[in-house]
Amino acid sequence: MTARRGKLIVFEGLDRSGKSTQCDRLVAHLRNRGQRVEHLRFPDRTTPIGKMINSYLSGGSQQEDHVIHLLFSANRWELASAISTLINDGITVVVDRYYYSGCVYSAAKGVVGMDLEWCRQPEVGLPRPDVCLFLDLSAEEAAKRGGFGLERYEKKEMQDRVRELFAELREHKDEADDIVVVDAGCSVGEVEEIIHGLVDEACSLADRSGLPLRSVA
Ligand code: DGP
Ligand code: NA
Ligand code: NA
Repeated sequence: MTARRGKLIVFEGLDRSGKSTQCDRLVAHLRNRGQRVEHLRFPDRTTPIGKMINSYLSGGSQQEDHVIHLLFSANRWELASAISTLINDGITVVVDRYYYSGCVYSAAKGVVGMDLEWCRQPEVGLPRPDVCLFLDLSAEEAAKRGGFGLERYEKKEMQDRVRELFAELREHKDEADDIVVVDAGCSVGEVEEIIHGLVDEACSLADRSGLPLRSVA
């Protein structure tokens, strides 16, 4: 019997939806069970491209909308082969944000010609998640959690539009099977329990199917 591959598990949601907390908790939970797990987040602000993104988000620099879109995508491509290698070596990769954010945050700006389909194209070919856990919270609820931060996209109108576009993306033929909506309005512990169940289900499905890691189509 060949060793099981690792799984690619992604968290998505609005700013302040609790992604980072739930990511940390899932990683700890899986490690406690003896699994080998790598924890990543996008944007990865540590690479040269990531530093440009960080400067843009914090208002330190401007970028043309197509340019910043492609930089966010390039920041994922920088790690694409490393992610595949980890997974093929049996290591599960848990990611805080991925190409779904890439599609919706850029499309939310309403720039002519930059619709979801256009924004999705540079992401085609990236490692495809076994499951994407979408932490769902209204922009009002998110704002109540201590208010949005000061970064470029953390404004109510932008977040409302992002939420609508996430809903649209969930209907997309290639994402519909991968995205699971989790009500992020419950307590941290309740959300965590729901996530454990969903992750177990997605992982055993992947194991039973025996399919290798797929690519975003
Ligand atoms: P975070 O570090 O998770 O708070 O994300 C930083 C911000 O960048 C957040 O408002 C979401 C946004 N974002 C994340 N990925 C992308 C992307 O690929 N494209 C665009 N335009 N925005 C993104
Ligand atoms: Na943020
Ligand atoms: Na976060």
